Amino acid sequence: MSQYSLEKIIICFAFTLLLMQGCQRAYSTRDSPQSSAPTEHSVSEPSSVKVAVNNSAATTRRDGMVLIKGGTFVMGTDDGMPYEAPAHEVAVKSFWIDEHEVTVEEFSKFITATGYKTDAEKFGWSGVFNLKTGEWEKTDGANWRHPEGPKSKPQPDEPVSQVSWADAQAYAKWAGKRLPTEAEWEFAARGGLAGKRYSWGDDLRPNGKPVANWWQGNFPENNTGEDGFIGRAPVESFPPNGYGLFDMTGNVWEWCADWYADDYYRKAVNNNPTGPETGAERVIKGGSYLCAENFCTNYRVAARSHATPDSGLDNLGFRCVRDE
Ligand SMILES: [Ca+2]
Ligand SMILES: [Ca+2]
Repeated sequence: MSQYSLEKIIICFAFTLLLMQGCQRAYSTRDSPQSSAPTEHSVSEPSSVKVAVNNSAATTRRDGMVLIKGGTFVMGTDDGMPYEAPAHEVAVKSFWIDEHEVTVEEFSKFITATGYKTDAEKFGWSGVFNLKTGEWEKTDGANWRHPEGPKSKPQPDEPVSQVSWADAQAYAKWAGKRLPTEAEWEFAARGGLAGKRYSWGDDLRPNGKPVANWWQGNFPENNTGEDGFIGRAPVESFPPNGYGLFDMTGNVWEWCADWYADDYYRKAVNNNPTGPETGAERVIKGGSYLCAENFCTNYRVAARSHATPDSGLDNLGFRCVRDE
């Protein structure tokens, strides 16, 4: 094993531990009757924060992208994890964003046109969540063509996964686009709603039904598949948010351009924030099909997590944006 590979193993499993620790904190506090952890239907933004959401939902579409008109919104929450606070007002410029996560079919066109080799293909392995054991596993031969290992094959209309941050950047550059900033991503995900817990409102199951691909049942031992999907779902399987964007909640996590820092929101960068200048990990947003009510609830719109840039996982993908 080369030193490079060994470093990747250490880095990837460090990420996994961090991600699971983040989930475990939420799980532990939720388990306690004295918990002050957030509960469903209990979220409200502080009244002292002036909300000036652009409610003129974007209707301009072109080439699979939606124009999000610039505006001001309240980013983060005071009722979630400490690193999601404080809720703070942020302004973003207008931008175009992909209607859905980049699919396997779209990514394959990039590979065919460029001959690009992804990080997971170079390493020869990637991270796969074993639904039977409930654990992350280093899996030889796992990559975007075979997200769960050599015998697996994704559908063309599924979101591409097992792509590193560099892979996502390379695709975006080829497509004449870029990765969204964390602020752009959250502004778009909120879909014109102010201070809501999810991209559609405050009820996890509006009208009693899941409206996104997340994990129903007790994680990790039981996935009931109530939403119709145990793993990744074809993009656009669920209704879009108020801006016409699909799967901003769940399905696969999505890479953002920003470096990650726990305390970044406390620095109160309010005008088109682009994240810390340096860091070790990049922001990921939106949660995935592995996010469960009893564990991490990272399908909340203010939720944020992070991964080392070379991470490849079978629940991590991306979408792109473009300047207006
Ligand atoms: Ca599901
Ligand atoms: Ca997503």
